[in-house]
Amino acid sequence: MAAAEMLGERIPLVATSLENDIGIITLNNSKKHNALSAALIVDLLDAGKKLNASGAKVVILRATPGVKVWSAGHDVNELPTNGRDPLTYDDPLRQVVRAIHETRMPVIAMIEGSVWGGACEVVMACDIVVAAEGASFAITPAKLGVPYDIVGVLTFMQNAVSILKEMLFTAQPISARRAFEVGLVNQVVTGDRLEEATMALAAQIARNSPLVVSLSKEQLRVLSESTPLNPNTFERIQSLRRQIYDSAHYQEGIRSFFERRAPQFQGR
Ligand code: YXS
Repeated sequence: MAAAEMLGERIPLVATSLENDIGIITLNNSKKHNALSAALIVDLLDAGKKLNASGAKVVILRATPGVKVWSAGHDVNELPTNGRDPLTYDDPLRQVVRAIHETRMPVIAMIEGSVWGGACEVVMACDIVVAAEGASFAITPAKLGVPYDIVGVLTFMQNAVSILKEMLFTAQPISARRAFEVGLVNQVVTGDRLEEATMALAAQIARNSPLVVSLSKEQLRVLSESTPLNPNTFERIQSLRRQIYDSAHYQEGIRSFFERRAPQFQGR
């Protein structure tokens, strides 16, 4: 055991550096795939505060070089299974997304390896994302039976508008490949694979919790239609979420993770 740990001082789960006004925060808990535990988030927020105070002009958020997993998302051990809302204002994930949005410095996410669940939201909350070839992103509530919260869905939505501006402003056609590159089209396949790829995507969705999939669809519809979120809309979404985190789907999602098996979501 390292000396610092023996002395009871916990080794920070992130490394911080500042050079030429550029701050770098490195996620440094790869044995747990940089899962966004409360402890890691405390260290991350602390690093951001220090860089802010030291006058950094821009911050890069990265993982240790060569990781296979940039971050495995919310620490599943810390998701409540006692009927409490798993994602609330004070949740560490909420705190770090707010800090990224509210800090004065631009935050650049530097991505290699795979990014999962709440870590995708952290990356999408950043101002700019630079990803290595072969990096991947997975938004996973439906697999874990987690009713994602309104603020989290809005973080994802706020990332799609730039391409729409380009298309509306230029009125020019864009190819399927370009549409794919800018996130307007999800997949581009060769014509002979079109049916197979479409069916495979449909089958993957069908394997997930229909409760969560329909919640996500409804959240995106309601939130994209409503600019100011009126209290009635807010309460309606919250009641839909409560039904899910009180449901067997949520319990099954968490249990299947720890039992290292595919979830079996029963009922609609
Ligand atoms: O068995 P040990 O103790 O070594 O621990 C294992 C994993 O349990 C642990 N670990 C995690 N612990 C807590 N929370 C996590 N999210 C998490 N992910 C992994 O790390 C140790 C090594 O993991 P292992 O053996 O699975 O590594 P691998 O290389 O075989 O697979 C790497 C992954 C990332 C593909 C695999 O670990 C994985 O699928 N992790 C879960 C990714 C995921 O679904 N994340 C979403 C978390 S929930 C969340 O973010 C939101 C609430 S939501 O779901 O709503 O978006």
